[in-house]
Amino acid sequence: MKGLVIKNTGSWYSVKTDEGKVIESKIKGNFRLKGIRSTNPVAVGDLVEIITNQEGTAFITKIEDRRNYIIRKSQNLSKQSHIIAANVDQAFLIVTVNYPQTSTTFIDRFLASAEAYRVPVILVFNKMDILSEEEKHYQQMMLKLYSTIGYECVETSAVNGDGMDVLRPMLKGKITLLSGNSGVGKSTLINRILPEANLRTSEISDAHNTGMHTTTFSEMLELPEGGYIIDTPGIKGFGTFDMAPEELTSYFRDIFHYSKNCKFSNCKHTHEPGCAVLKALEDHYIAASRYQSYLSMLSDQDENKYREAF
Ligand SMILES: Nc1nc2c(ncn2[C@@H]2O[C@H](COP(=O)(O)OP(=O)(O)O)[C@@H](O)[C@H]2O)c(=O)[nH]1
Ligand SMILES: [Mg+2]
Ligand SMILES: [Zn+2]
Repeated sequence: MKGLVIKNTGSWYSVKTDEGKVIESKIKGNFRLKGIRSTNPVAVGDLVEIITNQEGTAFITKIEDRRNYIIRKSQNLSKQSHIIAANVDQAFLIVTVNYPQTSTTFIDRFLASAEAYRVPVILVFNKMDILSEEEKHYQQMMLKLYSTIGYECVETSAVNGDGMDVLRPMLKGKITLLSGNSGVGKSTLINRILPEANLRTSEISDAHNTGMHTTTFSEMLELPEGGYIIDTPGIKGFGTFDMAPEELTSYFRDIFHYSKNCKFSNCKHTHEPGCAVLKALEDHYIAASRYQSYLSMLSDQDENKYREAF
């Protein structure tokens, strides 16, 4: 039988079969991910094959290849990773221009990592209800910037419900990762989308936020109309990825666009003669904030620090 892993508590996995039944399952055998030492070989979002036994539980015997996955590196010395979720269809990056302010570097890093895994990101500008005139103006500039680059942007208020009519239909039938800095309103948004999930959400978030718990618990929240939401506090992006500078360029859509006209094909866009990116930056076709984010990721690579960050 085939199914979708929707919950993971320790060594037990809840698998929702194609017929819609949820069967508690354990892993049979040894699954290893290439290049990653993971504390959990199977994650929510995994498509698996199971064989049921007489007790009404099942063994997971096979994992289908993942389209993508999100990983969290362990803080301790074991260097083990924890796969938080697999096969994400899209991500909602919840941002706030204030209370707290989400930095453009944070946004751009997340977007670049999602590009690497071809995960569409929708930028959700939350807390529109408490913005001052000046902050509203700033938010408009952000919306202009990111929608011009090609990212869908939605303005919301999780408190009064504004924008939910736009968000809600986007969730249908998809596995959506909800991400964003602490305090931007992820839990509040989830509670608005899924009032039944109320308790659950705060439990999960609290367990993660304390940093005390070993993250052996993850769950996808099922929507009545089909689809799942994954709440993942503290996720900075998709990973892990090692890449060449040319690759990094391709994860910044706006920079990539102009880089095609650079004189040198291996241009890093820092100082090279005939660099079309530097020219576009000077002419304000590329936003300074985007270029700064690019530089910051480029310097991570130089220090080979990038892997650590994810
Ligand atoms: N004014 C306003 N406050 C919000 C909004 N969304 C969340 N909050 C508040 O922001 C705080 C943090 O929200 P929470 O959902 O816990 O953020 P999380 O850390 O991303 O899960 C709480 O006090 C919420 O009530 C919003 O749209 N408008
Ligand atoms: Mg939360
Ligand atoms: Zn260049």
